[in-house]
Parts: sequence; C-alpha cells; structure tokens
Amino acid sequence: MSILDSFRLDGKVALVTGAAYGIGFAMAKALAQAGAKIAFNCRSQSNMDRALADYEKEGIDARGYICDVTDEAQIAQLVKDIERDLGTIDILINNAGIIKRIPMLDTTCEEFRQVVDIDLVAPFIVSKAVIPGMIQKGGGKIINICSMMSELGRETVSAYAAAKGGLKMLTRNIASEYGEFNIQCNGIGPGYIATQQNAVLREKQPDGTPHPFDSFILAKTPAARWGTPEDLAGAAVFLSSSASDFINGHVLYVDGGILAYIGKQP
Ligand code: NAP
Ligand code: GCO
Repeated sequence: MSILDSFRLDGKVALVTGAAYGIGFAMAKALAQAGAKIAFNCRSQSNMDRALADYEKEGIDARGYICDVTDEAQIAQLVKDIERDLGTIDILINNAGIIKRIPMLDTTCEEFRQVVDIDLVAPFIVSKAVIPGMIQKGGGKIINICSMMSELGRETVSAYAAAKGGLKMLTRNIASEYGEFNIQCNGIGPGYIATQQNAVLREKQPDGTPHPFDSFILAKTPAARWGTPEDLAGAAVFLSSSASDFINGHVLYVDGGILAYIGKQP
C-alpha cells in the first residue's frame, strides 16, 4: 500500500458523536472526503434537519440519528441502527461535549455531574457499545476529543477540566485494555477553536475592542490566531486510518503551539 493510500478510509463506517455542527461536523466531513461512510447523532430534530442539509451541501450522504450520548439504552439502539444501515462501526469519534464556566465554589454538584456525564461518562458508554463489534471485525479506531484542559487548569472550568483530564486517562486505558485486539484509542486535544462553544469569549466589547479573553488567547497561542474546525481534519483522518496503526494511547494536541509556549513576553 502506498503511503497516501494508507490514509484512505474507503468503505469504513464512522460514528462521530455530536457532529451536527462545529468540530464534529468538520471531522466527519474530512472522514467522508477520505472515503468513510458517516453516521452522527444529535439531540434535536431541528439540529438534525439543519445538519442533514449541511452534509448534503457538501455532497456527503451522512446518516443522522437523534440520540443523547449519556443514555446507555439509546446508545445501544444507535449502534444497532448503524450496524443495520451501514455495517459494523470501524471508527468512533467521541466528540459530543459541553462546558460550563462557573467558579468552582458556585458550581453545584448537579452542574459538575452534568459536565462529567456528557464529557467523560458518555465516551465510556459509547466506546463500550462499539468495542465488541470492533473486536469481532478484527480492529477499530476510537478517537476521544480531549482539550487544553486535559493538561491545564483555568478559572471557572473545574468540571470540564476534571472530565477532559479523565478522558485522557480513559483513552490510555482503552488503548491498554484493547490494543491486543487491534483497537487503537487516541485523543485529539484541540486548542482554542472558534465555534459556538466559545463564541461568548470572542464577542467584541460595546466599544468595538476585542474581548479580553480573545486577546488573552492570541497572546497564548504561537500561531497568533484561534483555530478553525477544519484545523482538526488532518489529525482526525490520520488517527482514523491505518497510517496510525502503531499509535495507541496518545493525545495529539492541535493547538497552534499553546502547550509548548510560556506566553508572550510583555
Ligand atoms: P459545540 O459547537 O458546542 O458542539 C458540541 C456538540 O456536542 C453539539 O453538536 C451538541 O449537540 C453535542 N452534544 C452535546 N451534548 C450532547 C449529548 N448529551 N448528546 C449528544 N450530543 C451532544 O462544540 P465544539 O466546539 O464543536 O466542541 C466539540 C468537542 O470538542 C467537545 O467535546 C469540546 O469539549 C471539544 N473541544 C472544543 C474546543 C474548542 O475550542 N471549541 C477545544 C477543545 C475541545 P446539541 O446541539 O444537541 O447540543
Ligand atoms: C474555555 C474554553 C476551552 C476550550 C477548549 C480548550 O472556556 O477555556 O471553552 O475549554 O473550549 O476545550 O482546549
């Protein structure tokens, strides 16, 4: 197989969770361009209708399913439905996620648990549901979408950092436990990527000047810009493909250099 062919995903079945828009949509689009058949889920019919139209505009015949990643029974049904419609899942990207920005002392246990449920427990639930099929098929790829907060803390995101730090270790554990079945489980750690999730941190001030958080991120990022969802495309295809078959339990940070940098000197 030529090196470029080893990046192809022809005939592979990929499930990308929460891929109606944002980073999930961009990664699903990239996988489809590399030849994969795409399944995704989201929680509402209105998002589903919009997403299906967006995939169609890109020339992608994606299958959408309404389902909440935190619900074990719904996920079991989702996996069955995808097997019936497209075949056994070869690639899972655990992308669905939320963040709450609340100082830790003001965060209720319920809010903390909600973030951990979606960002950490759900990747466990979905991975658990697809791994048996991957073992039967002779292998598979699982990609967990981690974060800068898998490595770094920041004010107001205690639940998110706890969940994304945990997700990094779940990644290593899946790799450790199922590597012998030719399953590679890796993470992608996006830096600050301009999406709906952080739009509020990029809003201009009433006087037209940039949001202080926007300036903070530009100063913390050697690339001196926010990432785009498309910046994740190459890493997603690589870690989904046989080009990465001996890479397991790794988190690939796609962050414009943030983790390498001490910050702009005054
Ligand atoms: P986004 O624009 O807010 O999209 C998140 C997606 O997750 C939405 O499609 C959302 O669907 C879905 N989702 C949330 N809870 C769900 C649930 N319980 N069941 C099913 N789907 C659910 O966020 P994004 O910026 O694209 O982020 C995608 C992933 O990357 C997240 O895990 C996030 O933590 C991570 N990440 C983002 C950044 C960044 O800078 N943007 C950086 C590092 C990591 P609904 O419409 O149903 O809510
Ligand atoms: C925040 C951001 C981050 C990013 C991302 C960084 O409030 O600090 O929203 O959490 O979304 O996860 O990698």
